[in-house]
Amino acid sequence: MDKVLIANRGEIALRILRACKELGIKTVAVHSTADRNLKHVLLADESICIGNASATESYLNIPRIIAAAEVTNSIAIHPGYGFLAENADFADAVEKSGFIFIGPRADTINLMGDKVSAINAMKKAGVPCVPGSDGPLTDDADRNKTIAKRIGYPIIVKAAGGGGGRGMRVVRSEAELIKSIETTKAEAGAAFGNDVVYMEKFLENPRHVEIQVLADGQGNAIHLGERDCSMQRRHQKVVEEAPAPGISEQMRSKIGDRCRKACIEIGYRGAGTFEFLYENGEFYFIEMNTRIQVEHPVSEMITGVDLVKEQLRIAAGQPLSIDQSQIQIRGHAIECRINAEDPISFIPSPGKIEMFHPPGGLGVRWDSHIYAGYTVPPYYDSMIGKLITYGESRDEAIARMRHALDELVVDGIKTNIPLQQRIMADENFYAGGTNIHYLEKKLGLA
Ligand code: MV4
Repeated sequence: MDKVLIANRGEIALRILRACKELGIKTVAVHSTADRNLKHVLLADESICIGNASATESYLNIPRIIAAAEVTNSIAIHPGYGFLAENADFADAVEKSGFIFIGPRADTINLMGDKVSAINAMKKAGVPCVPGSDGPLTDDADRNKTIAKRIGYPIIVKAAGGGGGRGMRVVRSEAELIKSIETTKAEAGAAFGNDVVYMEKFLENPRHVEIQVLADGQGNAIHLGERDCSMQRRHQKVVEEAPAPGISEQMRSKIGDRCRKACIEIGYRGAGTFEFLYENGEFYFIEMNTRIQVEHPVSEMITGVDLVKEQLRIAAGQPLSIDQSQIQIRGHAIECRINAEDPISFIPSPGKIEMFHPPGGLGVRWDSHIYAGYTVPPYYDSMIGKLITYGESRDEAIARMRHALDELVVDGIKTNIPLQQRIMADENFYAGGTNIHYLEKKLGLA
């Protein structure tokens, strides 16, 4: 695989470029008119402008990206995360045009994109799921009431085409049930072009714990332990860590092995993440992500595995270079997402970075494309970097994060660095194991 086209921007495009360079793979950067000065565009072997600033005209423009692969004689396309990463039509178009899609097969993306089929496949493969309707709801009101009664209130109605927090509604009593199903169905039809909805037991105070996997599509799969992503606001993760506080080695290997076996059963290929809600010592599968994720570095730090290099090797048809016995979880890693936004109002703050000092030292990793003089455009996600610290213990990782946040200087725009400093000073975060509602409650009381 001698040339890879990077169909993304920002820090993940740079992350992919670095992995390619290490493997001796040539790189093609595709970028919008707003992104001519992105760091990875300047470092890539070749670069092509594929369209206007608006993502629909550039990073979501399938024909333009395929055309760029054609004119550069690229072999494979890495989609990164966001944009087209979980678009089955894109994966299909890439492969039908004779290129390698660095990710799972299009039918796997479709399977996981429909949350009802994803849950069914995982349940069949022995992955524990939330008690639920085990399939789509019909318009039979009596049947729906019976299902909800069996599950027990509160329940949650979710759209099969949703995910990531879109298209769901909590129902606390039978009186609201039928109306809530109708409303969720109507909203889902309008938002996703798919009005299929299903029901689950609503878990009141879970943590979000996810398992990282790698599979080669040739019968081999491994898990790389879990990440805790509970520190979030409005479904946007703010801090992630690995391992998850309070998860024993026995629990990790039990749930990890279920995920590993599920990958083999469905013929999974590439990097993937099993998302679970974790409550009262139990894991409940909710969704699978078929891409590399923003928070992948914390898993890399505690396992020593370069996940993006593994993605590239798998896409090149090589079997996994490691087996489960070679995976050892060592130490602790924390990631703070750094966003160009007001730390209080969360309003995006694009603009020119006038001064920049990255942090450093042992156990400090800074994954970012920014530099002094770079202008953060207003058109895309506000994340401008990820600060990752590693320590032999969680305490050491937190201590390093506190100092690294103090060292990090990004002037000219507003950033959420002050928010991250507050979280790193929070006694409940320090204790570990806060749930998905913790940050919003803390900010509400602020
Ligand atoms: C849930 C839930 C409670 N019970 N499902 C939100 C995002 C989507 N991936 C699934 N989500 C949830 N599903 C049941 N049965 C609570 C959430 C949820 C949540 C999950 C993970 C991270 C943050 C969250 C914030 C609010 C709600």
